[in-house]
Amino acid sequence: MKKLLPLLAFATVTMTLATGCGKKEAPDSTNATDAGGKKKLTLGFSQVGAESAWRTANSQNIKDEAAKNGVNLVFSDAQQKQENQIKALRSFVAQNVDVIAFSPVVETGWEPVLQEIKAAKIPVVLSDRSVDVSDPSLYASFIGADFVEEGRRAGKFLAEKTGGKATIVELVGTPGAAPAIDRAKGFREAIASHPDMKIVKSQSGDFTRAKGKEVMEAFLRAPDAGQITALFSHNDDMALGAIQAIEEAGRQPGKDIAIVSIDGVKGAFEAMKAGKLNCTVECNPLIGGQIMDLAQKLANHQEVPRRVVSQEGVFDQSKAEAELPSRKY
Ligand code: GYE
Repeated sequence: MKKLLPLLAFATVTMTLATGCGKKEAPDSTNATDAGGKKKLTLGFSQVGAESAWRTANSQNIKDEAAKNGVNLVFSDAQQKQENQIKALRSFVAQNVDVIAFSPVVETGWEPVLQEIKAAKIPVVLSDRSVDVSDPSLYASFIGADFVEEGRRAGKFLAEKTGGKATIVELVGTPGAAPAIDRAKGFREAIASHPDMKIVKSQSGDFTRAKGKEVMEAFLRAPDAGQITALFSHNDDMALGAIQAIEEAGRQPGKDIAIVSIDGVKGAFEAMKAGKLNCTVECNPLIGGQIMDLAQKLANHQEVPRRVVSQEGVFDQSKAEAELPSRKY
């Protein structure tokens, strides 16, 4: 049962030093102090948005952990738009925050703004999603899940569940986002050795419940929709939307169409308990405490691990009911 607990382990690849040495030329606009008059650490956090239950839990946890650790948090929601995130990051530089953390909506296009942050000598922590940059010195640490492995786990489950024979539709996350790219890759790897498992349709539902429903409705309207026997959804929210669409089309989710998704949010456990979802691969959003720890160390010019991988489990219907009461998100 130990694996049911979302354990977080430090998988240290390389140790790196904060890029923050000698910063503080600009006047400080972040003067929050604690009860003892000591200057608090200011962390600028740029969040992706509020697209899913996973994200809501992640944002809440970051806010709670900042408060608990006496960190002055400047939190900004980008509403799933990269341009909003870039603006937020620039404003953190202008405010001369001590550390910047962000969860990049997509993987590419960050080099210029990360160069500006580096020039301002502010250390950067990547939260949950990574970036694709050629210069490794543009960030100090990346904390988050192994999305390729999550995709593999989903594929492996579906292969077992269907006996290696399935006509699969795929609900993809936000185009260009690390979890969308990597989960698709891992899933394909896992089903590659099963010639009778075929992905026949693949489309983005942007990680939201509403879009997941809409895209699944379109899949089910196609003339060959009767052949669909399985759904792989890149997150639970899209799967929950798809479940509604499947029911409205007069088919039974979890029975006529086997469904596997990723995240492990409460709604997914409820759907598994009701027999409508077959499996969720866990992705842990509760990384706020570790982000605060990394930020404190970077602000103190201490070494931090370059990569921190969250450890996660896989839950099918047989485990759903027992696990549900202890789900934190
Ligand atoms: O799976 C999804 C969210 O980046 C891991 O983003 C995160 C993903 C998560 O919208 O629900």
